[in-house]
Amino acid sequence: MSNQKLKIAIQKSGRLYEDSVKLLNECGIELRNVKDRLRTESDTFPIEVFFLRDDDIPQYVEDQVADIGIVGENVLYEKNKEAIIVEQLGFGKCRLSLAIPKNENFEGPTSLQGKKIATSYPFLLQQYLDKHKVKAEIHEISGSVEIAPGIGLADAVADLVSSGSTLFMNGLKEVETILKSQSVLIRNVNLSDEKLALIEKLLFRIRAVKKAKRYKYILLNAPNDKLEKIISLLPGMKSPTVLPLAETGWSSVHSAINEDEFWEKIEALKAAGAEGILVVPIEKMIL
Ligand code: PRT
Ligand code: ZN
Repeated sequence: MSNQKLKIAIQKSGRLYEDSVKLLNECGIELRNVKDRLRTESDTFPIEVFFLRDDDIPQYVEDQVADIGIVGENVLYEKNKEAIIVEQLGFGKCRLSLAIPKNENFEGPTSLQGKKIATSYPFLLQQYLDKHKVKAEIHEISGSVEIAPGIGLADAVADLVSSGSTLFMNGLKEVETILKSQSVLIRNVNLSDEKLALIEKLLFRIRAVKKAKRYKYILLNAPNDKLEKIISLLPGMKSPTVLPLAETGWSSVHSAINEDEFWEKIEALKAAGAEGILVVPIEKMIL
């Protein structure tokens, strides 16, 4: 056995930092004192963590300074570096959108012909303009893109949006989505079998954590004469667990339910005669 470590690049500070560290922790990877460090290791997994600006992560992974990284798809595609997406991580969700002053008209991409567009995403914007055969002037700025139209610097912007309130507060309206994005785990294209095996190990844990988040563990009491109906409402991993209660004629039923159908299920269970319903979060789920 060699003792190679998997090198992972994550954001040093910013919107992805906390979720990235939390994900590693939930996978059983505790990091040694992370504050103000550029690099750290873990005592619980063969991993070495580099803290970087998100913009630099695709390059680090392409060059295999890091084997893997956590970065937004928006940054990955903008930087246009070579890397393989291993898994979508479900956080850092946003979209790269075109926005224009709220009183202006938009009749599709051709409305941008000859206009000046401010963005921090020149590559993705140019790709979008080319695809729609529109010629526009791209004005690259690195921050506060949304103020550009208000100060006469541009006619439109292409910027990241999540709630939309930044655009709204700057008198802009979203007119087109160029890219939908979330954080992804990426890897270098050329890794040793040993590194790939470590990634598989990490991925197994990430999937168990992600799956658990979508499910809740539910416990309830049911009168035995209504058990059949109640059980039919609960899928469970194989089938629900049914245990007799001390009180005769009653059983305790345990199962896992998906959050998408959570409230409907609870209502249906109550209507079917379930009592003392208890819902608890699941930490990990391995099927
Ligand atoms: O220092 P470093 O370069 O690492 O960080 P950064 O300042 O470049 O990035 P950071 O931390 O702001 O964002 C990191 C990543 O988070 C982005 O690359 C996206 O993948 C993701 N993300 C998710 C977002 C947003 N949501 C988001 N809303 N990144 C930025 N925003 C900004 C947006 O630019 C705009 O200014 O939030 C504002 C809009 O938000 P709403 O809610 O008002 O629409
Ligand atoms: Zn950045």
